[in-house]
Amino acid sequence: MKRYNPLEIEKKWQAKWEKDKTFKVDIKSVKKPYYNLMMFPYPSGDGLHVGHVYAFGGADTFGRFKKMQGNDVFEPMGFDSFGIHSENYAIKVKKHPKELIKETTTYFREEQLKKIGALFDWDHEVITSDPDYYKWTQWLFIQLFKAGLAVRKKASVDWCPSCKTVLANEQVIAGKCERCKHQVIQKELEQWFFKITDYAQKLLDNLEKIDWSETTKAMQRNWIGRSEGAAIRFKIPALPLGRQNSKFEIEAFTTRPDTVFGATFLVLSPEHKLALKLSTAKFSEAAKKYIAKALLASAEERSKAKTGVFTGSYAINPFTKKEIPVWIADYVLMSYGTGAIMAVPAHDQRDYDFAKEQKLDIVEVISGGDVGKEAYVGEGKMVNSGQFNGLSSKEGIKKISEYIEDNKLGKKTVNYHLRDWLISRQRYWGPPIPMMFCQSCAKEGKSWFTTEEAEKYQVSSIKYQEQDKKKIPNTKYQIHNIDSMEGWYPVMDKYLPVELPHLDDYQPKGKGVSPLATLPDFVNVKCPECGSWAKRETDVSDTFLDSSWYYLRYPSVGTQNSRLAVGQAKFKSQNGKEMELPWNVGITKKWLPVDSYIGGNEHAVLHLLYTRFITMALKDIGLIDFEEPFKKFRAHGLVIHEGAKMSKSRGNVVNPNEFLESYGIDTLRMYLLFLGPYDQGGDFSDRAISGVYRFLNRVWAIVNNSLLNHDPNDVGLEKEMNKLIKKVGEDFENLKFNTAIAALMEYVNIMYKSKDKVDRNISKRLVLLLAPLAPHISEELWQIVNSSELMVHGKKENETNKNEPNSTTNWSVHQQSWPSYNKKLIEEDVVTIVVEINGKVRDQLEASRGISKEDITRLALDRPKVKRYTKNKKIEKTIWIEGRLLNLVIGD
Ligand code: ANZ
Ligand code: ZN
Repeated sequence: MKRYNPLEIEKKWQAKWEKDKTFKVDIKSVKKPYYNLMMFPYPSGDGLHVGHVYAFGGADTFGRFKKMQGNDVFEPMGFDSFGIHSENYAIKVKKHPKELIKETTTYFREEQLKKIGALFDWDHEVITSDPDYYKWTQWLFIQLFKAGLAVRKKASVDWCPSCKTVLANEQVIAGKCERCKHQVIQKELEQWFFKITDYAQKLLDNLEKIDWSETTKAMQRNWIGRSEGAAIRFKIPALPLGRQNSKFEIEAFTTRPDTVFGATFLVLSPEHKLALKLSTAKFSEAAKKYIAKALLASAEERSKAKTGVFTGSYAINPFTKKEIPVWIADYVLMSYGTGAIMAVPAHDQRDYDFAKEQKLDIVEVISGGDVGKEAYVGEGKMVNSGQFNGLSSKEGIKKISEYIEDNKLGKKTVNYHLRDWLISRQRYWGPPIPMMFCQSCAKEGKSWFTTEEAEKYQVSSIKYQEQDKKKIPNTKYQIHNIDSMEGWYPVMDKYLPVELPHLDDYQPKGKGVSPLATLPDFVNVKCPECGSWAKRETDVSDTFLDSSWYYLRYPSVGTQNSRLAVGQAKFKSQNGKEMELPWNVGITKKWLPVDSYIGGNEHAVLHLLYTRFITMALKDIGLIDFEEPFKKFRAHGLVIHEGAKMSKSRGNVVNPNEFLESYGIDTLRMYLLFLGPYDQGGDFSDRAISGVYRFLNRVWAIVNNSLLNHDPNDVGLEKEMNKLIKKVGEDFENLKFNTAIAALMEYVNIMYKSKDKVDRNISKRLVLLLAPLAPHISEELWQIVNSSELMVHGKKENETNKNEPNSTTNWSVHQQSWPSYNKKLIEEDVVTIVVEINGKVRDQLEASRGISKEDITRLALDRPKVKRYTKNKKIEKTIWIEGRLLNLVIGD
């Protein structure tokens, strides 16, 4: 017997699989498509780390299992190589990103990803920084623009001084930049936004329909942050100066209308348009100063402080009819609700702290707490609330809301915490946003939306909508409210891609513009409408736009893109005839949506939320026919090392290559999956990995030995094998790799004990069960077992000892079917026996399956319930239906 030599085996099989394209699926014609997706990496840093091997190894094990179950599994891989992460790395190593990406993608693919032994189909690779790909990322931007979903607006936005760019809300984690962890500040800038908020409710509702990890769904729900409540109007009876009648009123959003009697003051956000207007002469200096300062503070700073200024004005609480002071304070944000609140210090902690600080009234209106000490935020009975006294909070919310609507004091409202997706980046390494701005058109109020094309676009989309409505009553295609986009035009399809020009000095400049703004040849362009000089947008788009549609592109790579003719799409293309799509419609119908997606939860509200939104938008625009991209998503856990998340600064990053070269990938894959439940990750320890290596050696020895000894009659092993097949199959289905591996180990222990008696048929099935986890050793053993079988049966003498198969079909262990098990053989040994007395069910009891009539009768007669009927009676007859029923016939 040869020794187990993982390095040799792994190299051999990887070369053969690659050369023969053994696992390639015919994307156009397969019968049972199964799209097994995993999150592609960005190729920077020092290469893959074991976290990647964990993610991909688990997803690939699942994919291989699905393949053995008869599915045609498509497992693509690619690179998220455009964006700040790659650019930052390029800056660090002082190389131009274009060159760097070439090197890193090659290294990742050839030296690392190919060595994982996954089913990756490299013919379908996607590289987001390729012009072939980002042409379509730009096209996607334009589709959203035309549908009114991409708008340019001025807003207070998050700016990272270190990355020198604005960021989307999702990319600010606890006040810090998601990438570089630098404190983020606020800036008032005009930027491109995607109106993801138009989809807030749909993003929420659809969560109920998709099979995703609960943790991920909860994070999305929480991020979208739906809040039901009421917007209540508070009148300002008199103007601050001269006390003449005022038309001003303040609308405040509250989730607790039941506390309105306790609203003892109002608070405006510093950005609120009434903040200065309501400030009386005496207070306006202080107010101005306060507002100026607040505008510069970060959101986090603002939420902490309890500072504020009084405006000098009063509003009327419509319920208590009392005059209450109006304040300005920065803990109220303009970006949420109405930017103004009714403060209820007795029942809201921030209001409470503020009231204490500023010596404002605190009135308890919900019983249950001690508002002398702190705010009582729970539910209770309404007090000090006039006619509403005695109601519970819940009833109160309902009754007060109704009262507000009936008396036109405001309205019931739903708010979402979700903000629009800020898509512009003032950086270099990304797809230039394919838009142009023409000053002279802007002056005349013209934009793409006033062109003939836009008119057609809207007309045809409305027509389509009419037809569509009949079919799908609840989806309506709408041109989303278009803000004034004067002067803006998209680049025409035929000029895509807008290629990223070469720039030697590509570093961010930090003046609120991208380095592309330094290239006059790039910037200056003729207006497509009026022909005068216009300017290109010089910002690039967010890297999360690149990855928001990669799953759509994969299956169609290398196939013919489809064209949509007039009437098929909901709108016409610029040439009025047809337009090219970045995918093939037939293939997309066949493969999408994705069957299974596995990745990290760190993307729960970034990539995963954005992708859902883009998919919904494409569906509404009429370009695809599904609105959820991933039928199933499972979040995997995190591999930690020495008790902490792996990071360079901690110096605890584990490079997989180290282990590849000593133990081989089969051991590493299995070891990682053995760390703990897949959704929880585990702690990587260098020592424990040798245990898995020993296990594989043991398998090697046993399978090799079983070639010589057969004992097809070992019933014990056979029965346990059937149980094992069931267990491992169920575990794989549920991504419970650790318990599957434990069961395999246990079984191999049993085999080891009966070493001499292991039959080849047992070994074969063991190899099949192991194949998804450890693809290379399984392949080698499969060939050994089968060639020796040929030898034994004398079928093909000339092929005997060569472990290199020649036949092209189904020679590989990975082309075999998942073994089936015999249900009977593993049925539980314990059965439930029904006991009848004179044909009436009186009791039931558990007994071993093979129990005899005598034994079961004795057991039954001993049961209290049975005794009740048989006491002092004679058993005349017993009828026994084996394993199921005992009927005792008794006389009087
Ligand atoms: C009165 C009240 C009484 C409130 C009470 C709470 C408890 P969510 O759940 O996040 O929607 N609020 C409203 N707009 C705000 C803004 N722009 N900046 C800061 N705070 C704002 O929270 C809604 C609650 O947060 C609202 O309900 C309001 O305070 C505050 F016992 O109104 B509440
Ligand atoms: Zn123009």
